[in-house]
Amino acid sequence: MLHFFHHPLSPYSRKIFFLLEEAGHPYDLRTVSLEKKEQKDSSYLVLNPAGRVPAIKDGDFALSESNAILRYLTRKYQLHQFYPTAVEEQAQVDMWWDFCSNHINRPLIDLAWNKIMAPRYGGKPDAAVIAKAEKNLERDLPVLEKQLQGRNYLVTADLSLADINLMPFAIYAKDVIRLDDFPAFKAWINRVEERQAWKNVVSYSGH
Ligand SMILES: N[C@@H](CCC(=O)N[C@@H](CS)C(=O)NCC(=O)O)C(=O)O
Repeated sequence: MLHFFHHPLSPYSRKIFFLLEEAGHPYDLRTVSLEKKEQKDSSYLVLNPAGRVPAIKDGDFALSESNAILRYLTRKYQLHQFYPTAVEEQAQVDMWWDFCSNHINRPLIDLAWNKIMAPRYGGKPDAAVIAKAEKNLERDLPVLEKQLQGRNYLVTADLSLADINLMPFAIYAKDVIRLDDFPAFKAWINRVEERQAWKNVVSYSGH
């Protein structure tokens, strides 16, 4: 049995959650309370030496880092529809996966943290971080928008790991940018939101 250690509001955990729900792969869900700092318990550090969620334990095999887990699951359980085996096609998935991780996900979470979560949880928004994130998105969102024009999904005809990597961060865009300026990105978010697997992820956390 695959044990999946997560926190419901962690976007990195949600990537794994989304893939497992899409694949219909059976798993045992274990919530790690970040509020109680359970991610730093010695029993958990065996699974993830960095003391973060997510992590998995598949039989005797433990693995952390969300991207490594996504690749492991698709290879181990032959979920090739999400990560094509043809070298060039897989490289395209890798390219958009890396582009979004480096240039879209990071600034979106920085904006979400500073514009929404910090005020909500009594933290202090950092104006410099907000300015840098907005500048970076101004430069890189048009690149994503262009890629999504005329496509349903980022690379392949259906959902791939490139989309799965983006979605848990993309949902913040609704609250932190003017999404109407990016109609293809907005349509992609709406399309992914309609997938039952994503609805399952969201209904679990209630957000
Ligand atoms: N690079 C890691 C990032 C994981 C990460 O940052 N997880 C956060 C939750 S979203 C966490 O566990 N934070 C708790 C901590 O750092 O103590 C991955 O891709 O899995």
